[in-house]
Amino acid sequence: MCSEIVKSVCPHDCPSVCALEVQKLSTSQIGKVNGSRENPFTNGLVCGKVARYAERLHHPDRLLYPMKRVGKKGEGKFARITWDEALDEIAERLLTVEKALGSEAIWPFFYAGTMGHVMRDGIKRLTHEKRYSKMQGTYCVALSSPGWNAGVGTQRGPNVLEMEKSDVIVIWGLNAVSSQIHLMTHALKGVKNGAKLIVVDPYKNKTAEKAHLHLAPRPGTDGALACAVMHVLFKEGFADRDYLAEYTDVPTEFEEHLKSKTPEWAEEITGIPAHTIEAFARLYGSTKKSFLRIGHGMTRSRNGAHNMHAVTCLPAVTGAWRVEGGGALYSQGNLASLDKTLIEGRDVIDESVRTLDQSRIGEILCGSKEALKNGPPVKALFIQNTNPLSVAPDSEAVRKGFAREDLFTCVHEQFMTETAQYADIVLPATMFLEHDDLYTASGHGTLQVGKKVIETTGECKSNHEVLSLLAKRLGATHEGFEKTALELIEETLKASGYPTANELVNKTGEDLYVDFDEAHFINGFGTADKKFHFKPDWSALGPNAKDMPVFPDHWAVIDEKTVERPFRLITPPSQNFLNSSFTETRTSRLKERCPEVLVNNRIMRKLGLSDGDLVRIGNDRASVVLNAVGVNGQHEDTLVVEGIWPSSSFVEGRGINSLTSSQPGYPNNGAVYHDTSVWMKVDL
Ligand SMILES: Nc1nc2c(c(=O)[nH]1)N[C@H]1C(S)=C(S)[C@@H](COP(=O)(O)OP(=O)(O)OC[C@H]3O[C@@H](n4cnc5c(=O)[nH]c(N)nc54)[C@H](O)[C@@H]3O)O[C@H]1N2
Ligand SMILES: Nc1nc2c(c(=O)[nH]1)N[C@H]1C(S)=C(S)[C@@H](COP(=O)(O)OP(=O)(O)OC[C@H]3O[C@@H](n4cnc5c(=O)[nH]c(N)nc54)[C@H](O)[C@@H]3O)O[C@H]1N2
Ligand SMILES: [Mo]
Repeated sequence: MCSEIVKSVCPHDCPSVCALEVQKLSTSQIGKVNGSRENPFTNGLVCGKVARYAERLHHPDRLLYPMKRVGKKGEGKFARITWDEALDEIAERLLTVEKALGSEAIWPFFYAGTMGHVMRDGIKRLTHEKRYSKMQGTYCVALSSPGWNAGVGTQRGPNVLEMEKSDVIVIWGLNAVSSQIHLMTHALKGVKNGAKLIVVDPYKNKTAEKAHLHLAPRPGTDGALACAVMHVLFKEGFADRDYLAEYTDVPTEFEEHLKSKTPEWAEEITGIPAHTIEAFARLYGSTKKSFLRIGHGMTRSRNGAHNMHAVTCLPAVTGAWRVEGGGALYSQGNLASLDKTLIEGRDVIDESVRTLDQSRIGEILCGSKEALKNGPPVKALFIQNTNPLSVAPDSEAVRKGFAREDLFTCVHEQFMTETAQYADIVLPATMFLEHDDLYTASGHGTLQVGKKVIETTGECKSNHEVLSLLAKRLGATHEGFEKTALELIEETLKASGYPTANELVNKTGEDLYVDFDEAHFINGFGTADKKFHFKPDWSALGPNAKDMPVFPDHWAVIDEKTVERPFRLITPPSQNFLNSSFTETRTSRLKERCPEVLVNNRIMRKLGLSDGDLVRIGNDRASVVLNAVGVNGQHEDTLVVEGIWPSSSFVEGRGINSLTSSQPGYPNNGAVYHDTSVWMKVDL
């Protein structure tokens, strides 16, 4: 048995996109996976889930061959068929739908099971070439990105390695210990050098446990908190007036607007004591070396984009952008500039074809005319890289839609997920070590290539191979379908002016970081007038901006608690799952135990609950039964359920997203996973 160390890249949907070193035990087997030391962000570290990737790659439950449904929809009964039989049947069904109702009745549906550009986005080429319905990806960044762009104008910022030099580090709405361990290690280097760590999060998550100061706002009230902090910054002389005059749009109007946004006003809304808000503002304002890392978590509310913008205003008030170790980061996403014409078929996009909102898949499949944009019903789904039955909001509607007898569903997957169980045809997919791909990251600025390391397991095929084989049968002739994945990578790199795939592998990626002045917007921001905008043009950032407040504020459009539903529920990621991935691995499941709702200890006592007692939480959509666990550090009216467990792990078989709403956030849609009012019952 040989044992060599081979370079690769983690494909999972995570800001870290780690440079990896994989122990290759044979042509078909891997051992341990480590983070590479050659990438300074990864710095030799990898999360526990990926360190034990052999458990996922060599899992006995992996899908190994194509299958056809033989039982009822959702029952999970399938029979093995050949690839030719599977592809012929899929093509025939899609062509029949196309002939009867037009190409828009077919909806290719995907997300970021792998973040590789070829395997994730190739499905867009088939969509465009065949003029199938397009998809707006709204699970994840549809709220956070416009929120950030509103003020800053482009997605980049200081390298988080600068945190080593910061005096104050603020992690706002991001559970770094669980969802981005590398960020945490860089933050802790700053702490070791004397920085104060502040965490703003509705519950005492693992990151907040490490903080000098934890502020717990009620979910969806960050706009109020940010305004009150800035009120104090202006009032107590922490505002950098020279910076404001040179770099921002309407500083005087903004200061005037903030006069009524007192800490007492914000206490009422956020539940954070006014004196704590003042303490935070003084700490933040006392130095320009304040590094603010803002996560997606705080934006998964109806007002999430608005709140994100409010938070991004802080460093513009103090002028923290000016110095090393200061400023803010949401994503380095705009550092890479890839020409994706070939991968995505951008040359054949037809603007007249409708785009459907991914997060409204339940409404769409259940026939909502508005969600269908008054077009034909969806009669066929072709799915890669996502598990909507678990991860999309309003999962009871999603389930009802998938159960439709007149809907044809093909799911290309690595495991028999709850979505795959509803498929008519299931196809087995390769994992990242079994194919080639190209990767960029949001958490750092390195462009990477991961090449195939081991032979394909069973009869698995990569997303690109399946798309190419289907394209032939469907009459799609785009040149992208004629090339191998590696050819697509090489040609994309060349068209974008980057080194070749082999060069990228050899040097563990290409560093795309810009210089200090660009990273800190010393030459101006990414907006048209190069200024930071306190007063953004929201209508340029999405179609639903009509009622958005002009300046940062508390925008009361959230699903506020009521007498009937006195709690606010958030559903953030767990450490050992990645969205719904890894719920199939034994170690991750053992570590996460079972679905749990975190409840303030005073409420536990009031209701006579002990840890592990079953409770029912619900609203008008559904109710779920799970174990209650008492905690401190969150408001009495906040409930927290970590992790996207499969529905079958819950006592009554309904998962957490049966409670979340598919109402789109503002101004550009986006799922509102942390914006749900619920009741809780002890008497089941
Ligand atoms: N282990 C693990 N890692 C992951 C993932 C995973 O599932 N598991 N998911 C990956 C994906 S797809 C993504 S997009 C990233 C997401 O990573 P992040 O950017 O970290 O965002 P979330 O993890 O969604 O949310 C993080 C925190 O936001 C908090 N939060 C919720 N509502 C509010 C609010 O109203 N205000 C404030 N201030 N905070 C709030 C939650 O309590 C939680 O602690 O992580 C990636 N990494
Ligand atoms: N309640 C609640 N719901 C959430 C969230 C939350 O915080 N709370 N977070 C949301 C966020 S941020 C996101 S990004 C979404 C993520 O939702 P999804 O994109 O659905 O993420 P995963 O659950 O990881 O599912 C990806 C699926 O892709 C499969 N896969 C991986 N690689 C490949 C491949 O190469 N080919 C094929 N064909 N399949 C592959 C995996 O096996 C897995 O089943 O979930 C969202 N849902
Ligand atoms: Mo995400």
